[in-house]
Amino acid sequence: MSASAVNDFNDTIVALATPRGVGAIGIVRLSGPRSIDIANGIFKGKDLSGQASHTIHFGKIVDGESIVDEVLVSLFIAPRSFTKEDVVEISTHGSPFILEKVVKLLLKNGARLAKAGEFTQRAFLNGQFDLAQAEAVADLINSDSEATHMAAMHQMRGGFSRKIKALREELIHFASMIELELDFAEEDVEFASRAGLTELINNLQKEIAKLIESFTVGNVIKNGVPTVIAGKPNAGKSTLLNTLLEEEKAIVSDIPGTTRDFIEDEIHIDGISFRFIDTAGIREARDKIEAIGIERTKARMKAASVIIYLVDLCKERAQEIREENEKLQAMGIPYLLVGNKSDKLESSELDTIQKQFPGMICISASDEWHIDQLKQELIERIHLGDFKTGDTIVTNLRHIDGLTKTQAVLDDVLQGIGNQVTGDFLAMDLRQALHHLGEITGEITTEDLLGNIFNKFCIGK
Ligand SMILES: Nc1nc2c(ncn2[C@@H]2O[C@H](COP(=O)(O)OP(=O)(O)OP(=O)(O)O)[C@@H](O)[C@H]2O)c(=O)[nH]1
Ligand SMILES: [Mg+2]
Repeated sequence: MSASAVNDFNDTIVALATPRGVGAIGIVRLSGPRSIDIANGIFKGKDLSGQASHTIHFGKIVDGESIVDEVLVSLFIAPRSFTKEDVVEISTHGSPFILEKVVKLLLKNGARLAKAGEFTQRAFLNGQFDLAQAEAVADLINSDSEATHMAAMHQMRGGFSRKIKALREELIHFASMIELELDFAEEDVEFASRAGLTELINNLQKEIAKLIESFTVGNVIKNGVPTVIAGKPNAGKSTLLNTLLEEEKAIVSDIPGTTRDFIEDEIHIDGISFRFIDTAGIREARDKIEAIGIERTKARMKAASVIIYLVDLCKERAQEIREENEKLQAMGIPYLLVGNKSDKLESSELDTIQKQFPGMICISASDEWHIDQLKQELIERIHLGDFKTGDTIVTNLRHIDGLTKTQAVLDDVLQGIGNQVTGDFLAMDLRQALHHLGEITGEITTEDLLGNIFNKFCIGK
């Protein structure tokens, strides 16, 4: 199936477009050739057929003789709508009862309940946007931070698609030259210069590598940065968690070994979502339960994107801190060495410690001292680079899969050129690469692929 094919959906679909539950208003949306006709059947007011696109009409929704609600009906006539079909939106008062009643009446009048993502799927199949852009619609709805919003917006507006299409077009040019060679196989001509092809593929590989690399950032902004707060018992980990969250989430006490299981919550720093995980203090466990807690701490540390390692400056000696620092370094996970309870130290003592451990950030979790500095260091530690400048960032696993496959096939092409393989082999690989890139934007699709993507949407989208 191709996206550019003319699609003829005979049925008209309906779904609630606003969230379930009580609200000031709720919207029921229809899309399809009979939208206006079906809406007209339950609407008392102006005759909706023959009205201009992008007009709003006041009237009543009726069930036989009884009035269900007073509503506003918005008309979007094909192709000037989200789905490029006739779309009717009925804005009712936001009662779940009214909304359900309106949907039921429309179903009775000949509409069909929309499947998950069906509105967006129709928009895609009718050429409103490409597949990557359609996927961005879902991301946009789910965006809950400045960074996720920005990445989804960029993708929806076609930034990522343009990049993939440009890569694809460059390849198509060479692929067609090579295919042409095959037509003249007997004459032994070379239309596509191998040196030129090598250069092109090297460039493409660089672009693709950059996109793949951006996924680390994409993943971080989409799923939040798992940040583990670890350290010895009583270092002040739970106090720090509470300070960061501005909420008394974890129990704090002067008894070492207070936290036994991990506790987590999320906050946004500079538009990025960080998931802070407070853990059980690491020491020789005193009982079975503490032992399990400590094992969990270690597992969490290994899976973290960043570790905040807290030391109690009142208690821990330099030698001890040095040993802990070495262990952290050996783990190979980005970490911040943080000295807590600075409020209990004289400034001369703090100076000495800073000289011994220049990389350490000294804070006071309970007095909220240097917490902003800690946040700033965290942002720097996750290496988001300059993604805010509007660079294309890949946030979708499916896209990464397509890019990785393209990368592998292009490697084969390069190797083939090196080994002076014949044009037909190169052509085969190039076609494969074009296929993988085409799947990203939806120039090449299958029923399964589409089903997979749109099923993840909610109904009404
Ligand atoms: N003076 C001072 N006391 C602090 C600071 N941070 C924490 N404390 C105190 O240190 C004690 C231990 O704090 P917690 O936050 O429970 O320490 P923890 O690291 O979570 O301890 P466990 O859960 O037992 O591993 C409590 O009495 C806190 O009030 C600080 O910055 N300054
Ligand atoms: Mg604790």
